Amino acid sequence: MLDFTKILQIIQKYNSFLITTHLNPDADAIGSELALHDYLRILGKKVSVINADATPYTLEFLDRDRIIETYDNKKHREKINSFDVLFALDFNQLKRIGVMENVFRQSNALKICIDHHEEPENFTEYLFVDISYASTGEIIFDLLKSDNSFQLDLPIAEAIYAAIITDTGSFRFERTSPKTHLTAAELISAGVNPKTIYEKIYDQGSLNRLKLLASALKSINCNSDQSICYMRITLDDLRQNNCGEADLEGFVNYCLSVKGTKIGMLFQELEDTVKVSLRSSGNFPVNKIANQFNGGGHFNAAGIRIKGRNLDEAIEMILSAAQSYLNKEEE
Ligand SMILES: [Mn+2]
Repeated sequence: MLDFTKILQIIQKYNSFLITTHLNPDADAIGSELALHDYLRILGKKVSVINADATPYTLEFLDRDRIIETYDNKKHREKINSFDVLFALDFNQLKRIGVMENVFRQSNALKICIDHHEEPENFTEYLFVDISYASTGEIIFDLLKSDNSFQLDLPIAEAIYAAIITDTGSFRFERTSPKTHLTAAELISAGVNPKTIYEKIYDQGSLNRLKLLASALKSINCNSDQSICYMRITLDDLRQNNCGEADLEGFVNYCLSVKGTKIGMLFQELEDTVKVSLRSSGNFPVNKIANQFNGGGHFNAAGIRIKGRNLDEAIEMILSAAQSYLNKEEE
């Protein structure tokens, strides 16, 4: 059980706050940041939101007042040292904030991590991590609700609703709970239109993105019993379709739509790295495979970055690790 009173006390005590989140931010990251930002502003605090990566265009609608800044060493290095409190949302290992890692680590400000991922790095004494939550957005919602004077408004409700639908795969992933639905009900009562939010996030994609999905689907391959299903995206695929990394969001889930598939993977070629997204359905912990390769994540969703191997080598390496996990499970 998270001690929300403790976080509220800290918020009350200090004046200036920085909020940040992980690379390649999704709606849980951006929604959680904006909800917390708005709440702190309502309390009259000074707040900045600075991320290492830019907000994906599909999520810009959430940032109505364009308050989210993208980290710039010249502009922000000193500034980050001037905040009283740094909030780390939706990640719990500092390597997840890329270029901001060192300046965040070296800051003397009070650091607070609010997150729902497993195996947190101990970079602060204030680690509010609860893996039973389906999204960080729901933790922020409970935090705000624990302040009796808090009144839910539409921008905050939309930000949290966006966080929830993304991290629950629209209410279908493992950790979707009765409470997730009750929270959603409250957000809808506050004026959120589920159809509008869904369309803004998922149905505003480019034609190029759909063509990229076609390449990914064409590349699908399985192991002999179809328990592992994987797709690949090369740098050429991205270039030819004029797409970026953010356009791949959600692709890997198609692997799990095959009957009998327990693990789905997307292998993405980057300049000098292969990025692997792993998903599982049911009780197979893909974060255990990720940990083996210095990656991380959740039980059913994890990621790995492999340096110094080409796409084929990376595929072979991760496939065989996944296969031996499945074999062990069957014994
Ligand atoms: Mn999340």
